[in-house]
Order: sequence, then structure tokens, then C-alpha cells
Amino acid sequence: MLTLYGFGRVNSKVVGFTRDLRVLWALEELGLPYQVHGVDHPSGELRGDAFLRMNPFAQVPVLDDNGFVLTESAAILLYLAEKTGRLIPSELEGRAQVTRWCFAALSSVELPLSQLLMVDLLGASDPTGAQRRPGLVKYSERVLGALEDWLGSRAYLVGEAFTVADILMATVLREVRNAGVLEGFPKVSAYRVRCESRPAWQRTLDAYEQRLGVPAGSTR
Ligand SMILES: N[C@@H](CCC(=O)N[C@@H](CS)C(=O)NCC(=O)O)C(=O)O
Repeated sequence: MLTLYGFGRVNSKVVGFTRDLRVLWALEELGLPYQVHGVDHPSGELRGDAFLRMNPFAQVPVLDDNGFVLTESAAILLYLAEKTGRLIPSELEGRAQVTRWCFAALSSVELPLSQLLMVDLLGASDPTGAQRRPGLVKYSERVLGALEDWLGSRAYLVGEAFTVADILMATVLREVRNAGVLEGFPKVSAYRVRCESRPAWQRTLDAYEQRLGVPAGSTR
């Protein structure tokens, strides 16, 4: 049985932005049977010995596949894709392109976007935030412009098929959905809508909202 360690309780500010969503989405896409261990973050479960043995960084997501434990959202997604032969092309070069775009999503693109998200979430409690924000917007726009060019007439990052790289990229883009930076990039915005309109993503959010006890639709 697959067990995904995701949040069961977490600070309300970050609900809808957490990285367990990436794995939950992939599991829904693949239709694999799985259970969720809802981690209680406020009670310090991530810092407990049992959790630290699985992930020294004390973070979710963690996947346990019948005793095989894996952390890091991109590694988990690639593992699930390789395990099932789905959400990834079968030939070596196509698989390498998917790996490339997983790295691009989590390094090149997420780097400024996640910092912008943090500035916005922390608000006035981070006195340096207002100063740093314009630079982060500029940096975000630079990477979003590159993504806009790459998408061009492509439906997804690696050609016409939806892959695990799209799950990562779409969830990274969501981090700035309220920041006002996506509006200038129509292809990126349309791509995000295309990814997020998948039924598996809707099922993922429905179950997530229920588990975390937040109103239905509030994380969209
Ligand atoms: N590089 C990791 C990052 C995971 C991560 O940042 N997890 C956050 C939630 S989105 C977390 O568990 N934070 C809890 C904490 O740091 O206390 C991945 O992609 O899986």
C-alpha cells in the first residue's frame, strides 16, 4: 500500500499552497490506491523521531511504498511515473526532457515565485518584505517570460502529453496566483488553467479541503 504523508493540520495561511498537493495530484492521476497520513504540524509531529527518520529535513511530502521511503516532491513524482510507466514518455530522451522540466520547475521557476509567496504571506510581519517585493516581481516576470516563450504553441511542457513535470510546474505557478504577476503572461495563464481543469486535480483539492477542514472551494 502507498502511504502519503501530507498535512492533516497546518497553519491556515499556507493551506492550498503546500507541496503534498503535488504528490496527491499524481496519485489521483494514476488512479493508484493510497492512504494519507495526515501530519499534525502545529503539534510538532514533523520534529518527532519517527518522522525525522523518514525525512531529515522535517518536511512533507513523504511517500512510503510498502516500506520504501522517499522524500522530495520531484523525486516522488518521477518515482511514481517510472513505477507505472505513466505521466512520462517511454523513450529515454522524452524521459530526460521530463526530468529537465521537473528541475526547471523547482529551481529556475520556483526560486523567485516561492520567495514572492513568502513575502506576501508574511506581510507586515517581515519588515524587509516591502523592500524586497519589487525585485522579486521583476525576477518572477523574467522566468515567467521565458516560460511564456517556451510554451508557445505547446499544450504542455514536453509536447502534447501531460506529464509529472506539468504537475510540478502548475503547482509552482499556483504559488503566485494571488500575487498579480501571472496576468501579463496569457500562455502561462492558459497553461495553468489547462492543467488545473483536470478532474484528478479537482478530486485532489476536494479531498485536501475536507481533510484540512476548510470550506469547499476555498483553495482554488
Ligand atoms: N524540497 C521539498 C520541500 C518540501 C517543503 O517545503 N515542505 C513544506 C510544506 S510545503 C513543509 O513540510 N514545511 C514544514 C516545515 O518546514 O516546518 C519538496 O519539494 O518536497
